[in-house]
Amino acid sequence: EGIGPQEYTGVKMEVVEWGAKAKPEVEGKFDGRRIFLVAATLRPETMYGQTNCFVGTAIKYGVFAINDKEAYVMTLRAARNMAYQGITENRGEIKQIGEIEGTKLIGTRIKAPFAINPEVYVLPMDNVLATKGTGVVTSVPSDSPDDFQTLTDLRKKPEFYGIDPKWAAIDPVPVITTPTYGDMTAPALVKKLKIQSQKDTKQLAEAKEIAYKEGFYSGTMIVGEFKGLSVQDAKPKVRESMIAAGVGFAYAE
Ligand code: A2H
Repeated sequence: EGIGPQEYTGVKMEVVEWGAKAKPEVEGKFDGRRIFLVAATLRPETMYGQTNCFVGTAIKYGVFAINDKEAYVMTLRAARNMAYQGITENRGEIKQIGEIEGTKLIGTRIKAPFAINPEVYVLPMDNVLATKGTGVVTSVPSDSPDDFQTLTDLRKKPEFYGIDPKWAAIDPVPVITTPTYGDMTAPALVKKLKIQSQKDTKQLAEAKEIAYKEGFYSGTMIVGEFKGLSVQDAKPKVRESMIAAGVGFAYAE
């Protein structure tokens, strides 16, 4: 992370069906607005490979009205930033219409824009920071070592994590090929660095760094509208395409 602002892409993941724990807290409360979990990503070009979404179990999320038709589920911190950036209808104004704990979002089914698997589930991740992005992470286990290792942990111990195994059933999807690691960069690095669990944060940070550089400088898209292009060229194009489709927006912090 450098000194300048991070240019994120906000990814709008519409709620299709609330999980059993969320239902009683949310149903009928938002004036018929469409509700989206909003993730912040630095790698919009990987969105074809979303297999699930992660929230933090210790994080409290708000539901924020963006306008009369839509509301976003994210941290208050992100809502404030978005209000200042003019992402909400009235610049500078925050309209909170609900609140929900991360644990209660688990098992909610959402749309995954641009993904080969059009609908995915919300799952728990230990290392989601409340102080970064929106507190919602879209999961791309083919290209993010953190996402791959967390998904692996959840599959090993579904009872421990309190999830239904079917929520973690979608396999990683190849999106980008790199000369050194093939079309499953994150799983290859997790293996190479002998990472055992999401608690191996030091090795995961190293894997993340390598995966990011390898993908950005040497990766080629193998799926989607920009198949055949380098990742460097495809990244802004996928972002623009998501914005044009109304499923993404520019967000900086
Ligand atoms: B990235 P940076 Cl495929 N807590 O998106 C923890 N991680 C968070 C987060 C939070 N509150 N908010 C966002 N993130 C993740 C895709 C991806 C990402 C891939 C590969 C690498 C990668 C799919 N997950 O990030 O600290 C999000 O995951 C590695 C750079 O601001 C976001 O982009 O650099 C990235 O971390 C932002 O991390």
